[in-house]
Amino acid sequence: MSDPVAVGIPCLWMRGGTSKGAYFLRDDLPADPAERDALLLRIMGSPDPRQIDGIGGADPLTSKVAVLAPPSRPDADVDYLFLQVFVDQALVSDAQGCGNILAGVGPAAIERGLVPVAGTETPVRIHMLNTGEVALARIRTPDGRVSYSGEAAIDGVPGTAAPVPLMFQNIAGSMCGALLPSGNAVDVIDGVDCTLIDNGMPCVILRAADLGLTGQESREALDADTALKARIEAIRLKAGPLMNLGDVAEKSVPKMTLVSAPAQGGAINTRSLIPHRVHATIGVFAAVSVATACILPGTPAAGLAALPADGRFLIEHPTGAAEVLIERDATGTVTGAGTLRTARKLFDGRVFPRD
Ligand code: NQM
Repeated sequence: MSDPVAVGIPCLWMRGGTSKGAYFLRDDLPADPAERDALLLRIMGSPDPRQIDGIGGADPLTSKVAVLAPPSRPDADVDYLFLQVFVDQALVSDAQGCGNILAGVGPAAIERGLVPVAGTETPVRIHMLNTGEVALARIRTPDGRVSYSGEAAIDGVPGTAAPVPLMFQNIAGSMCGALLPSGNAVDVIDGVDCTLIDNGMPCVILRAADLGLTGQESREALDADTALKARIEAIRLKAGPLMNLGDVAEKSVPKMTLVSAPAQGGAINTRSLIPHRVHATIGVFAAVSVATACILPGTPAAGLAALPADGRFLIEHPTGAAEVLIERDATGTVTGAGTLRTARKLFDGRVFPRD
């Protein structure tokens, strides 16, 4: 590789759903993961709470990376590795996927010539390397190229854009080996009822009321409550080994999701910690995992949820709601999930890391 400080590295900067990140081709980055991660920290400007000397946005939701490569399995069109670049710690983690950054992968793969345009709409099968599953995205490609303009709106993003429907199958136990890795629908940790669940994202789901909250608190108010966050982190550290995730002190999973009764006509209301900052909305796979918990009898989520008749769950969050589609077979077992996101190409160029 030539010196990236001198010549830069090809980089697409994109919004995917309610996140923003840098999309790279694998072959433009060092092959050695340790070298790659050290370079990504410099590119993003971490560790620094302001990420002032890099392109990261000083928020976990805007300090994300997608690495794209030709597919390594025959039923996929592109390989996608998600990397969370921590803002104020020198950490890069592949220990989770990201369904929001996933929304930009189809467009980015077409932009970079990894996937050819297949008509006015191009299906892109995305091999999510973090979890090993394949997602299907449908990308609008009129006139032989990606169209980002359209009529789809998602809460947490102003305006409208082209819809990016995403469908998933077999995501139960994506990182924990089982939907309910502890074998229980409810575990009591530090005296609090918790559902330890993984339907695409390891999550700990607990009642906001059990922590003395209404569940309607703002992101800022929760983020400022250091005693509350310490109590939640203590539960998270105990949940990690129970979820087959080992010591999670330096991992971005499990996510901690506080649930309360819906207040806007949705299925349930959430405040999600990812895991140390409160999400402005909720992650895609976290929303799928919460929706799944809503249909598990006896869980904190089920006790609060208003279940939809048609499988379309509106998961309320601090800035609106995210819609999740849950498909079940005749026995009630969850067989598939989906969601609608949008994405936008913001910048295409070369990024120059600091020394
Ligand atoms: O749950 C943030 C996000 C995410 C992850 C996070 C995500 C998901 O909203 O699939 O999308 O949970 O750290 O971008």
